[in-house]
Amino acid sequence: MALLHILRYPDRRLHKVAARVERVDGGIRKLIKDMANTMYAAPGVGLAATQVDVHKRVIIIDVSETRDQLNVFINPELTAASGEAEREEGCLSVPGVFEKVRRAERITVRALDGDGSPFTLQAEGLLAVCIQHEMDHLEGKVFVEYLSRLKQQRILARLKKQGRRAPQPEAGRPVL
Ligand code: K1U
Ligand code: ZN
Repeated sequence: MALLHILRYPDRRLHKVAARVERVDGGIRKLIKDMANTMYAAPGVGLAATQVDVHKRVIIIDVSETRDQLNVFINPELTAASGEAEREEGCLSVPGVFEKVRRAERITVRALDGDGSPFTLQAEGLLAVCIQHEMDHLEGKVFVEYLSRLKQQRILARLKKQGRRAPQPEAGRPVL
C-alpha cells in the first residue's frame, strides 16, 4: 500500500490541466488504490489525481459515514447542472482552510468507473459539491480561487507561516 504526497497550494503543479485517460489499465487501477489509501488516511472525502501530481482525469469520492462507498470517476463530464447552493468547502491541498463557495445544487455527471465501464450519476448535497470541487482540480483550479483577492492573500500568508513551521516532503516523493 502506498500513501502519496498531496501537493499543497500554492504549488504551481496544482494548476496543470489533466489529460483524458485513454485506457483503464493496471496503472490506472494502481493509481486509484493508492489515491484511496491516501484519501482515507488524510482523512478526506475526495481526491483528484492532480493533487498527487498525476495529471490524468481521475477523481475519487467517498462521502459515506461508514467510509466504505468509494466512487471512482474517470474522464468525468457534467451533462446537466441546476440550482445554486452555497456550502463550506475544505481541501487537502489547502489544509486548515474552510470557506463557503457557491456552486450548482444538482448535477448529472457521466464518467467511466474503475473497470472502465461508462455510467451516469445524478447528485446533490455534499456529493454534488465534492464532484464539482474535484473536477475543478482536473482543470487546474483550486477552490480558494473563487474567493476575494483579500481572502486569497490572507490564506496564502497563513499557509506560508504553516509551511515554515512544518517543512514539506520532497516534491513527487511518496511519503511511505
Ligand atoms: O482536497 C480535496 O479535494 C478533498 C476535500 C473534498 C471536499 C470536502 C468538502 C467540500 C468540498 C470538497 C476534502 O475532503 S477536505 C476534508 C473534509 O472535508 C473532510 C475530512 C474528513 C471527514 C469529513 C470531511
Ligand atoms: Zn481540493
